[in-house]
Amino acid sequence: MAPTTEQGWGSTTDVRGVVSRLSAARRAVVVTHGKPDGDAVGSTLAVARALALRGAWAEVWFIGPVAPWVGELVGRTPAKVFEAGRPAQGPGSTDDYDTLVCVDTGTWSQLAEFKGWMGPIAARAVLIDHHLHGNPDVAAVRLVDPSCASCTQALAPVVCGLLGLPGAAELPVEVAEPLYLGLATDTGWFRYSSVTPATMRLAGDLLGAGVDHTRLYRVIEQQDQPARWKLLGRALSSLELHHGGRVAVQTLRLTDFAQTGADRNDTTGFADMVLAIASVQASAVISESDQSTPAAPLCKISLRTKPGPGAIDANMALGTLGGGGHARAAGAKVNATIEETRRRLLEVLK
Ligand SMILES: [Mn+2]
Repeated sequence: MAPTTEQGWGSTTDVRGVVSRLSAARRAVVVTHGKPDGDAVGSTLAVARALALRGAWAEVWFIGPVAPWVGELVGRTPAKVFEAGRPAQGPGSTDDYDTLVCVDTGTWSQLAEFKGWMGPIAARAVLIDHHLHGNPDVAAVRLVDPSCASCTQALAPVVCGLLGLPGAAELPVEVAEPLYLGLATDTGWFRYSSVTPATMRLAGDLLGAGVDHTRLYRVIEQQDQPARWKLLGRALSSLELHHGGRVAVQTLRLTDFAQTGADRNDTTGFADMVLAIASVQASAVISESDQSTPAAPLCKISLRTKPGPGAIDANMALGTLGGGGHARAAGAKVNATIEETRRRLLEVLK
């Protein structure tokens, strides 16, 4: 079930209002959600670099862990990474900084490490986001546009305004590149239903500004280690189709991880790939957890489902097994062997 919209979430101002507020910044800290994705990294970098081009000092603050590609994209932009799960110290007094910008989230649960210092200064914080839900007490000045496929799409007119440029095609490439990064990654490289004519026009403008999109694709998407593909081989060898081909199940045992040298994160995307089979409506990967023992077996289920008529709600299905997530992607942990976990999963997907 989707969370209910918090009372008061949404924009409190427009692009012009945000531009005028950020034009006054001399020293800014730019934050985003923990474990930042391409849009979070792109959004923070675009704001920080636009402010720096105006002569302000701007630093990006991430809550880790950060993906291996982040360093290459951050380059020389001042950035800090804070440990997840541990309250972080704020940027100090208002002499040290005068502006806080929060991008690509307005949800406290995604900003927990920063809440201690962000909460008290929310009245002068500026937020730019594209999510349908959020906590209005994160920032008093908000520009929220859920029609945007990425936060960077919502930010594009803001950075153009800050730099006094008529359109995104005129942006300096160091600002255009992170905007494109967010747009491309949040749309699955322009495949998702969130893509609109405006998304593609902006992408075209950013390419016109000089973005090297093949470099971005290589840096973000072509960084796997061979172990991941050896693990994928094991997963695909285990593939079974059930319920008349509607449900696909792959299974991975502790020995598969040990023998290929792969780790838990290497299974990302395995369930998605199998949705390519025409008959498959739901695709699951069941893996023995590294905490699994013969006495106390523990398995993790990752489930992905196709949209459209007759779509299976992954969140509802795994909710029955004590897990949850979203309609198209959910997870669960089950205290059982692989065989028993598969039996229970197939039961709920009948
Ligand atoms: Mn986003």
